[in-house]
Amino acid sequence: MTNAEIAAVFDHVADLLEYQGGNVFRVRAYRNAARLVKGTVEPLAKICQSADRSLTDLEGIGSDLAAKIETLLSGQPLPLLKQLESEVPQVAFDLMRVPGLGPKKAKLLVDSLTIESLDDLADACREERVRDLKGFGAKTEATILANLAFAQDPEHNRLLWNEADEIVQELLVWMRQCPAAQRVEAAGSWRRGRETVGDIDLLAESNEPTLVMDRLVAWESAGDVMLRGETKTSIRGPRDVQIDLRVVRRESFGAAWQYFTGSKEHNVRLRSRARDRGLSINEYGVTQLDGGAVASAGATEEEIYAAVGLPWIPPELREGRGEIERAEADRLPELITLDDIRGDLHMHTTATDGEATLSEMAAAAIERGLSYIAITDHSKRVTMAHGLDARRLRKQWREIDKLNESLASGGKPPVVVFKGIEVDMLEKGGLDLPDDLLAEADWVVASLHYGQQQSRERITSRILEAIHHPAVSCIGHPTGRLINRRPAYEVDMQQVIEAAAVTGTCLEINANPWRLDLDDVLAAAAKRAGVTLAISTDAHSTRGLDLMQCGVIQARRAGLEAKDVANTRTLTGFRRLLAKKRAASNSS
Ligand code: DGT
Ligand code: CA
Ligand code: CA
Ligand code: ZN
Repeated sequence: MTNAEIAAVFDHVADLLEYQGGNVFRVRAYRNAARLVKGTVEPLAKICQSADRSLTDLEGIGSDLAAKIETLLSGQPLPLLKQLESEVPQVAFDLMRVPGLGPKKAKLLVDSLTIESLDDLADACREERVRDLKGFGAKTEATILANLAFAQDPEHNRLLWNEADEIVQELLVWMRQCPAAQRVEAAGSWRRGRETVGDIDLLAESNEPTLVMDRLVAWESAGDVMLRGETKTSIRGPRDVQIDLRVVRRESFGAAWQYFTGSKEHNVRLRSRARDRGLSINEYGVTQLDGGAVASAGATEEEIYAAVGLPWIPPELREGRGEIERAEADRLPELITLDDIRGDLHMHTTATDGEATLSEMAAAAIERGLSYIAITDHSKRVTMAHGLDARRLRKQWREIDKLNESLASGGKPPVVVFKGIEVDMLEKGGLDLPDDLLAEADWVVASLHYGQQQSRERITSRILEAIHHPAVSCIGHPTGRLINRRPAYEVDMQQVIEAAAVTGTCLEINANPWRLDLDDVLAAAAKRAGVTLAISTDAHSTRGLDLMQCGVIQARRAGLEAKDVANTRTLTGFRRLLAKKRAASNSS
């Protein structure tokens, strides 16, 4: 079982307890457990198996929780979950997966209207029977209907990239131990870093395909074998994902890796370019179209691209969006890497809804080699997270001053902590904290969490107002979409991007795998307009800082280089960027 699966079980237990009107502390304990496990990068299974380590070594995992995790890892169901599942009707599970429907609302719907399926719910919305229930209304009813359509679309049933990545990493370790395989790599949408992954594609180099395919089938997380051929096997893996393995010979490895990495659009363009040059490219290599003489190209990807007069193209760019033309003109970007990242400009602490304290976050940043971070807790409008008012924010800033002093006491500080805030853009317009206070912050992220159902004009004008505010440094998760769960709010991103470029306001690529907001297409548009982006984890725990890689991959798909991203700057460079923005606001 992967960490994400374990977390899903705990979330599920919390939902069911809440559905039954269970004790709030008990519900919260399971929610916290889910969040903790979700945020742990190292597979819990690995820790559990190692002789000299224990789950309870992890921050926040006590003996009770550890025992439950061990039960799940050993393949046993949780007795509590079995009991709850027998008590709660199936339709309740389905309802609770609809965005905006928590356990309480789901229960009210099931109890008050005869709803036995999601289709019944859609009918009830269309017949306007939902709006009259307590706590609902015409607007909620419309939102439920829209979200239902969104969630039922198969396009929205794909794994998140980081969920797929967890499975890929485990598989690679397992498959690479196979003595019959000289090399094993993953391909497909995972390798291109798409935000969601439909199935996992693996490629192995071997002269003994049977042994390699046997190895896959023997994997402890392998489910049903769906297909077995001479060099190809497909199985079901964790979370029901399909895993396709192909085994090829050394001389074809590069050709096959290129082919199965895709995308289809990229491959179609590459093959037509080959035809124009009298060549044919397939998954075995490159051949001459006329004489049939085999050009010796296929062992590496570089050879495939070189055969059609191109440099190697990074997988993240292989989407058929002009990358071949750019490669031809020798204008491929030098893509940003995780090593380029020097700071993280969006994170939370225990002052609001984070799990770690200010000094724990700073220590975690030092551990990860960051030079600077900005602490951006929520502002007071976010009551659920106990958002900060002016008094509490000033108190946090005094703590940050003290922390910086103590970090600098031994000479050059290992990390510099900037005073920030994630300030809400209010429903009625304006920001959630006074201007003079915001002016004192080093870094202000403005985010829109409420009033997401407003019209395109309203939402666009709220965001434009924030962009033009002299104290605002960056717009957080600019479109508000949650992958697979909730579409973006209505907003004119063209205007937002132009305004950000004019004012020198950064736009965020939020690295949370559910958000990845801006996405690749919008981030590329922002770059073209001259906007500086910030790749930020929005960490709510120390482990949350490790999500940076998800944001970097999205940035690579957008073709971003280090210079396009604010938090690749050195500390001095970043300070210069802040001063420049301040000077621009003062003069306007
Ligand atoms: P996914 O699995 O939906 O997230 O997306 P991919 O890109 O991993 O697609 P998948 O698994 O169907 O196929 C892997 C790669 O194999 C794909 O990116 C390109 C190549 N491929 C598959 N089918 C075709 C095809 O009909 N024509 C061409 N040219 N390439 C294909
Ligand atoms: Ca795939
Ligand atoms: Ca596939
Ligand atoms: Zn945040």
